[in-house]
Amino acid sequence: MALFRRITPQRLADTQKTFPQISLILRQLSDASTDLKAVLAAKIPKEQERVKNFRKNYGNTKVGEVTVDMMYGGMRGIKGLVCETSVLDPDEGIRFRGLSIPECQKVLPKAPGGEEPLPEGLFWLLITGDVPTDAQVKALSKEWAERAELPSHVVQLLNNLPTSVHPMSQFASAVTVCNSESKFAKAYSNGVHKSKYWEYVYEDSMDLIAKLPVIAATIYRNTYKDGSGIGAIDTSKDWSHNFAMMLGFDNPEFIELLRLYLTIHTDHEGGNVSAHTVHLVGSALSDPYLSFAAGMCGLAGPLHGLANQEVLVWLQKMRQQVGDKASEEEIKEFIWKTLKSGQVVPGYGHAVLRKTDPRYTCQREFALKHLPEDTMFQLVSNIYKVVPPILTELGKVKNPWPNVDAHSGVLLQYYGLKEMNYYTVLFGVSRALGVLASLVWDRALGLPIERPKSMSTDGLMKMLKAK
Ligand code: AMX
Repeated sequence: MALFRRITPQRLADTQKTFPQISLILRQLSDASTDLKAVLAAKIPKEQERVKNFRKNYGNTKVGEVTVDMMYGGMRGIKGLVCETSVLDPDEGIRFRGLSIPECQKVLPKAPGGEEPLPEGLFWLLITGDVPTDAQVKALSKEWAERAELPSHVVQLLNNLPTSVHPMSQFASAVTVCNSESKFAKAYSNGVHKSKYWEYVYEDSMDLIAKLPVIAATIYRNTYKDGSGIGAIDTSKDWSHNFAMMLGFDNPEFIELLRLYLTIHTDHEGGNVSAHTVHLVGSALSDPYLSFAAGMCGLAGPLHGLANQEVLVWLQKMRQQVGDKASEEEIKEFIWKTLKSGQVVPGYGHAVLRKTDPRYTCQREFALKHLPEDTMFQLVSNIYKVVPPILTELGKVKNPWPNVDAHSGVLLQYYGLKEMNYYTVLFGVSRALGVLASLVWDRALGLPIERPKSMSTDGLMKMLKAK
């Protein structure tokens, strides 16, 4: 294995091309390797070949059609993107490289004594398609811990921002200026060959993922505490453990929650606002820092990631108006009041899902195990009974069931992370794992700049000879 580690990703890829017969041996080696870049380097040429052949044989085959309603309706249902890392089934929910959330909870490595999966394991699964071993996940934890240090100008920027700036704006700003460190941008300006793009995107992605908890914790400590107390990263601990400690939370149960939280928010296939934005901006060969920052500006919208903040604001309003021991009738009345005033019920509905989000269900199971008597959890449970029939009665809502954001805030509140404006930052830290794994594959597969065709209403009417 020591010998294998000295093989560079490029040398490995070249060898595989020249001697395809030793490909299997290399794959077995790479599967056992704890060097993620080498594992990827062994997989990429094969996948490039598979996609090339597929396109050669099926390139002109139709996969769907586009209606006028789809064009005006947020492109819902148009199959126009390829995303390798996860697929969202409307009834069953998300599958990460084919594995459901309960399956991931079962097979992904855990921290010693822990029960929840480590997000490092999910990242390995998303980017390679393989369930990692304990040793591979441990190596990834260590590598991220070693890459975590922030450039001083990023710390300076964060320390100088007024605390009135929303944490998501702070987050996107810090990630944007972190692109001074981009190895991809540097390699591009030095004229690197496009077959090597993925390697630099990989390096930037690993650096960025490693730094995100430090950026996020700095924002939290600056905005809500006295700005001190981030502490040093422990390279023997996992990503979530270090993140929790930097935030200032050492309760082992909270750390377990964070591991679950950072695992389930990673990826939701390619078309959601944050994933699609990262993919789109990355297609212009903007570096991973800029691409991810753009995605985070999308995640900060109330119909997307900010919904977890909105849910808490709405729940608190409900508690103020109807009290903690509200009857079902009083809850119903409050919900109708929300709807009649032209607002959405945050945390409910989805553009693709048509059943309860399994990300909601696993958080509910966590709550049933650890905080069954909590007042807020009980309120969330009661709302779960009351909201779906009301949204169904409304007649226009396609999915009356709760999504991930209906539950996450209540768990964070219970463990003392009460600053709801901050919640979307946690979502963003997790989302990095999915969208950056995808970005590496975008460049590995040589996907071009994204540029769909738009039309004017006049042009569309003329084309359809509409009156
Ligand atoms: N409360 C009230 N009305 C809702 C609703 C809700 N939770 N969900 C959908 N509707 C309404 C829509 O606003 C739309 O009304 P309109 O025709 O008057 O404009 C109508 O029902 C049809 O919408 P849809 O096809 O069911 O949903 P969509 O695909 O257009 O939008 C979503 C999906 C998530 C934006 C929407 O359900 C919503 O606004 N939910 C509340 C916000 C939320 O929880 N967002 C988080 C989603 C998960 C995530 O990205 N993190």
